[in-house]
Amino acid sequence: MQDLFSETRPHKQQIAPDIWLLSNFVDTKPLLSLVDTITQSSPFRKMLTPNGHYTGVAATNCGKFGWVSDKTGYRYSPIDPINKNQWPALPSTFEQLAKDAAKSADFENFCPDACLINRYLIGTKLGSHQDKNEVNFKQPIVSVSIGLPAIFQIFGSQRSGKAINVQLYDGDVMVWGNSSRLIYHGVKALTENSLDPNQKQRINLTFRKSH
Ligand SMILES: O=C(O)CCC(=O)C(=O)O
Repeated sequence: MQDLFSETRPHKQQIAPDIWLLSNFVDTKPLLSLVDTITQSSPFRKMLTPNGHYTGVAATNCGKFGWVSDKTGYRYSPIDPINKNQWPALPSTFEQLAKDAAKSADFENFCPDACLINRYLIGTKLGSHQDKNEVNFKQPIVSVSIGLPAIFQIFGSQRSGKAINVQLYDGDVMVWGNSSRLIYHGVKALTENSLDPNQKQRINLTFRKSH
């Protein structure tokens, strides 16, 4: 559920060079049921990071490659390290959504081979980072918000400092690439929505071309 104010937002908004917000771009109900199916074979998990801590965000993947982390580092793998199988296939609905969103933000011919699925519970945040485990940076990143609202932070070329804060609601899609492909970005700690206290999580789908 969005608040009334969010209904007045423009459908397409340029946040910074090569960074676009597509508001209320997609009905998320069908996406959630696809996420449920995916997590039956590749469940959400917190991943060990090279510094010995676990990620705060729980994640899984679908598509040809999945983003993984362990004590040796971050990388893309065709295999889910939990069940040793290939990741679930990228649903055609996901692929079409990612392509449509990229095109709406003027990035033609996006062909994602990886979809990272993040789950944030209340209090979970994602620290500032760059997406740089992909082989080339020519293709954009498409990031879909489902569930509770969140504040997406864009730091630009520095890891920290003054951020552009973008409020994201259910059904919003962020797209960035080209000159902004390697921006530092993060997500502030998720808070409860007083208008909809039954909602307890936010899911994010991040589509990338990893290889
Ligand atoms: O949850 C989000 O909106 C962003 C996720 C993200 O930045 C990432 O997975 O690299």
